[in-house]
Amino acid sequence: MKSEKLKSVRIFSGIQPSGDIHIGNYLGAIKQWIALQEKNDCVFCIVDWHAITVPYEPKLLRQKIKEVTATYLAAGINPKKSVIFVQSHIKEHAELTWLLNTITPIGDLQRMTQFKDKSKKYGGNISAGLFNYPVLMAADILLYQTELVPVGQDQKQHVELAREIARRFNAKFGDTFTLPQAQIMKIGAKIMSLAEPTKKMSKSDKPETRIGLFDTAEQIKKKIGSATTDSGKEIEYNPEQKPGISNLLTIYSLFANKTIKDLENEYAGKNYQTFKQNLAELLIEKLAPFRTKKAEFEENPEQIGKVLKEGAEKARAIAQTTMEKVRATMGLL
Ligand code: AQP
Repeated sequence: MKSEKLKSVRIFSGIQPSGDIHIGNYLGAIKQWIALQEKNDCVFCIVDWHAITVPYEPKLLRQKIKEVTATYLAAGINPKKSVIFVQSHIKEHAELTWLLNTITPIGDLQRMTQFKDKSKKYGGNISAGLFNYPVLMAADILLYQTELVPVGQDQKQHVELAREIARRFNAKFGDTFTLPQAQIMKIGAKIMSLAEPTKKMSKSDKPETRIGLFDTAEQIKKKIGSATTDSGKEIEYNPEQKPGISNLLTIYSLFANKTIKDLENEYAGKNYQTFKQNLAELLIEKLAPFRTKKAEFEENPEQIGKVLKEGAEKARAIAQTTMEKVRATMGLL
């Protein structure tokens, strides 16, 4: 029997308040956070400065920040166990970003897949902020002396760059930052779009391409019913040839806590329609508690304000300690 207590490590992760949180964000990131907060020193951020690197609606941003906070709480992030705060409340994120910019080669930023994808998506409207996004993300992570960053597959490259920036900084100025590492789920790290299963599910894509964590039963039935499936009728996992049904099998497996193999056996000889109906029922059942809890938090906005204020105080204390070290080592007065 294993009885040794695992060492507690510093964990940092965040989500942009750029749209409605979907099951991809949940399965790739939030679900890991809930498990990790039991034994570790967790810091979870609402990364609002990241969300303004692409065109956005200022009137909606505040609302979205509160919604993401309510989502964290409704999903099970416990403010007694984890620090929850808004990025822009801690000005040290901006200060460290500037300093890290001075040691980050432009070529490294030009290679970032997300920058290339988003540049294409937003056409002529590319800001220096979008280009520098990975440096801000490195500052977010390094400010808290983070060891592990639980994220989805799409953020792996950014975490690797943060590690490289930390390594370069330490080599140039002396040992200052912990070297962070991405923690990525073996299954569920890249949930795909329901409409185009070769693309990842995304907050900023059309609503029918994703299942929101707070979607109603009607919305779930409609979206799963019209999710793209593949030619043939076998319910089998084959992401290359059958990306649509493979994505639905992944989602089913993670919410039902069954292996994909078990599901393939269970649905052998059954059709897509039955599978989709059962998946929709499963999602309706599993997501219902999130909806109820989120409504409770939204009825109590003072609680959200209190969580964010207390979270900011705890985050600031860690960030200030790191910045004192950084300023001294870089030779600033
Ligand atoms: N499809 C996905 N499958 C698994 N994990 C995912 N994540 C995002 N999409 C998937 C993970 O969720 C966390 C928060 O993401 P983010 O807010 O930093 O933004 P993102 O990665 O750019 O995700 P979106 O939903 O596609 O947002 P928009 O449309 O605003 O760009 C991260 O850990 C991410 O890996």
